Amino acid sequence: MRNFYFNHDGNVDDLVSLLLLLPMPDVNLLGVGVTDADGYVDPATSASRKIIDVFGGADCQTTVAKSNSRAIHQFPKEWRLSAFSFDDFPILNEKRTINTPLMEKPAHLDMIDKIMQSATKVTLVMTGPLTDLARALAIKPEITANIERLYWMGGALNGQGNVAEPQQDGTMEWNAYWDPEAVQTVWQSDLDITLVALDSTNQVPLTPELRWRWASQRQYPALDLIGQGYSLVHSFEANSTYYLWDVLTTLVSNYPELVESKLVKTAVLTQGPGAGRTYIDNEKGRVVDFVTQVNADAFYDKIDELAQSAPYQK
Ligand code: AGV
Ligand code: CA
Repeated sequence: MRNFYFNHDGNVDDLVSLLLLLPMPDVNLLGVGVTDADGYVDPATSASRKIIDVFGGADCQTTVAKSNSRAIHQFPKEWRLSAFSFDDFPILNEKRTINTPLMEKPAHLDMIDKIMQSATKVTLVMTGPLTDLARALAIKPEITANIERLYWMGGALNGQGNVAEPQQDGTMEWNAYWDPEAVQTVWQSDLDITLVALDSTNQVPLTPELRWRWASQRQYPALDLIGQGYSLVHSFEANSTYYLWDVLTTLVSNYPELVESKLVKTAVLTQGPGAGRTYIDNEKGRVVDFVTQVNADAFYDKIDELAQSAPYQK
């Protein structure tokens, strides 16, 4: 068994990532933290607890902690709203009570507790901003000794970002832009990092074919939920294609054979119109394992396989 901790930020692919972590046979999910970024944190936290209730299996011990971290640059409200709809899906609301515990401590302190208490090194998967980890590192830098590796969805190394906001130059990815300083703090740590940036997630767009593929497997409750979830997002919203950003990151954390990667030296800008830009810096950069190529067919097959195998209890 490998111990995992998952910190996400409540958009559709974050919640689908949680759904797919639960049935991974060799993964023990210690806890989940939810950041108030690409989804309103209250419905995103509630939806996370319900997903664990319904798809976590009978003896799942996972808990959920809500973050109190705040944005430097907040996500557009239009994107953040999908968490309310996800939380209201009937498949997550057949019973009125929620059993998965909500931790009293904020997510960055819960992250410290779960990592320090783990008997084996923890794999950390983050599919939103890095703020909770940066705050955890500031309070307890020794957590890095008990972290196997960080898998992060964030950044872009080719100068093609996905932020279209005033006073920035379009070179940065949103999770990095939300809190550029946090990226720098994490980059200054001695953690091993696998970077799943836009360069690789661009290879897995959400297409009509994928929606059909999931629709044709509605008899599996987890695939029904995945299809419903992605029906909340469309590429004409803010003129921005939806990709399987976070799901790719989550699957890579346990199935590295789905991708090719290489070691590169990278840095981040924290100020000015490029704040949040990640870039290659062969002199002063810090090494990360950067995902370059995705075996897309194997990736889609793995999503199906995991979702088909997910336990389901009303
Ligand atoms: O930049 C990608 C990150 C991922 O963690 N998020 C979405 C994923 O959860 C931000 C984002 C970029 N474009 C978006 C985003 C869009 N069109 N809708 C919602 N979120
Ligand atoms: Ca996300």
